[in-house]
Amino acid sequence: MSIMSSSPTVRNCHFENNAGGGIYCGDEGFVPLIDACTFHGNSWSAIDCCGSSPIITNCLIMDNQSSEVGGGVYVARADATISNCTIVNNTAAYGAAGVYCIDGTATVVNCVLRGNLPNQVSGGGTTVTFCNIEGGEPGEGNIDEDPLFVDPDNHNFRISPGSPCIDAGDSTSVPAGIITDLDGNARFVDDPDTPDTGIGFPCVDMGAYEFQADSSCPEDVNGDEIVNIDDLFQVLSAWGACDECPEDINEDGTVDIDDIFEVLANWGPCP
Ligand SMILES: [Ca+2]
Ligand SMILES: [Ca+2]
Ligand SMILES: [Ca+2]
Ligand SMILES: [Ca+2]
Repeated sequence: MSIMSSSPTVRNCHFENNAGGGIYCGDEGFVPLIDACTFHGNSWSAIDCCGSSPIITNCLIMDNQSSEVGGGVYVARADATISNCTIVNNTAAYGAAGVYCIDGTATVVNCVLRGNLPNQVSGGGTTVTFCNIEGGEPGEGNIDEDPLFVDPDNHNFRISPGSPCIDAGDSTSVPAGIITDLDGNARFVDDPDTPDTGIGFPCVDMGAYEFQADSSCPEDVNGDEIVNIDDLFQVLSAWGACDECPEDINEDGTVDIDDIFEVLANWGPCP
């Protein structure tokens, strides 16, 4: 797809195995919105921004390859915003396999960048914040931890319970008007079991997929869909003050007798 002298919205599209790249954005002064798209197995670059300055959000960019630089996103003479994208396993012969930037700016925020070879990002003008980036990167909110993808071998890059990406993004950096993720689920979701390490409330997650906390049965502390003696013991073992721990069922900051009563009052299989 080639976007010239225009600012369209490209949403819910899938770009796969294109020899000349997925999307080319040309001409200065335009701001295309690329939202909730997947890019898989394209060569050249998944998204090539040459001049125009797209907002790329909620995209899964995986297994693309470049014979030069920027297998995932290539930015030249442009100011690209890349938010809440999962950019994984891209390759580039000369580096910057995830995001490459020259003579412009690439603002990378709330993204997961991992497994890109030989490296994740490079180029002047690239700023990375609130990202889970392999090898680490200077910048506020960045982490380098296993994101606990659900099943990466089968291209399932959703995140599992306990993922460090949960509630670790910057909610104020989500582009205006974006309220859903790549799956079409709500983007602004708090997981009560995860302390908020990002900015804002509810705190967005890193990556293209927002973890959808199951709040229908909070008394099931260990998540096995039944409220029983195991949950009771787990509450007892976490007795005392806590910050957003699952055992604090009534979310008052303390694990105490009130939480025990919550467990007892909801004994049995979850609804
Ligand atoms: Ca969240
Ligand atoms: Ca939380
Ligand atoms: Ca249970
Ligand atoms: Ca409590």
